[in-house]
Amino acid sequence: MKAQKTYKIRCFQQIDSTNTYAMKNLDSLCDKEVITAGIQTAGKGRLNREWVSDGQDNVYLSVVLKPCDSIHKNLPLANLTQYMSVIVCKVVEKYRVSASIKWPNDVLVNGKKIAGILSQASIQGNRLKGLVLGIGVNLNLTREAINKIDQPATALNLEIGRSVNKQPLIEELLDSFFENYELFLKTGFSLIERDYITRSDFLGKEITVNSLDKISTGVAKGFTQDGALVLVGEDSQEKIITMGDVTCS
Ligand code: BT5
Repeated sequence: MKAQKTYKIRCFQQIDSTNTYAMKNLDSLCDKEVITAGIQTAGKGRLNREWVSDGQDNVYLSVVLKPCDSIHKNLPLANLTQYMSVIVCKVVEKYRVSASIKWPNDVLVNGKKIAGILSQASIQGNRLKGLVLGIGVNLNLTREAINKIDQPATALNLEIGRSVNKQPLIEELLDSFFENYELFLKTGFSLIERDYITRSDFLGKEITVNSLDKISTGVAKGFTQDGALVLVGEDSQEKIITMGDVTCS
């Protein structure tokens, strides 16, 4: 007998953005409710960038999380995107491709972006009302659609030479995510540290990190216990970076 799911799914054929919907309706949505869409007309990346959401058979979903009343203090919410990036890698790897992570949470195959994660929080006073974790994975895209993307990108069908069945992949993704979610809330980055590091191809390389108003260059040394990036600059000083976009020099 199949185990009962700990999450429930609300499906839309078309929506502007699953994250926008979840954030707007956060009050009425439950903890562990998932919004999925066949197509997004205004898919969002971080910092108001666009997430190209063409084509029916790709993953566009948002997970609503309300760990607010949890007894655990100091929840590792900022690391949930890193936890999800490891899950996405493992799911994609089942199709015999090797996936890597570009800090903090881009998933790449053959150096090209295949998935992105967007986390948004709603805070009222000092209370966290909820968190929306949005995941986009390119499963079935044409080369034409890929070429519209302004950085090297790919889709699973283009990597394995056949189309990919979306529903079982979504189920696998969500089952894996929720399998260790509670444990992750207790342990944080240490739970995924090894899986994360082995997939971080850029470690030991010269990189540039663009974080809002600052650009930092140096060699990527590793991660702190909290999943922040440790960069060693020309002056041999270690710099801890908590947010930004990485490019390899
Ligand atoms: C992300 O932002 O990578 C987060 C993407 C999250 C998308 C999901 S889909 C379901 C949910 N609902 C939403 O509206 N969003 C979430 P960021 O790191 O800022 O990367 C955005 C950049 O990735 C863009 O500026 C492009 O360069 C590139 N990009 C856009 N669409 C892409 C795609 N389909 N595949 C690969 N790269 C893409």
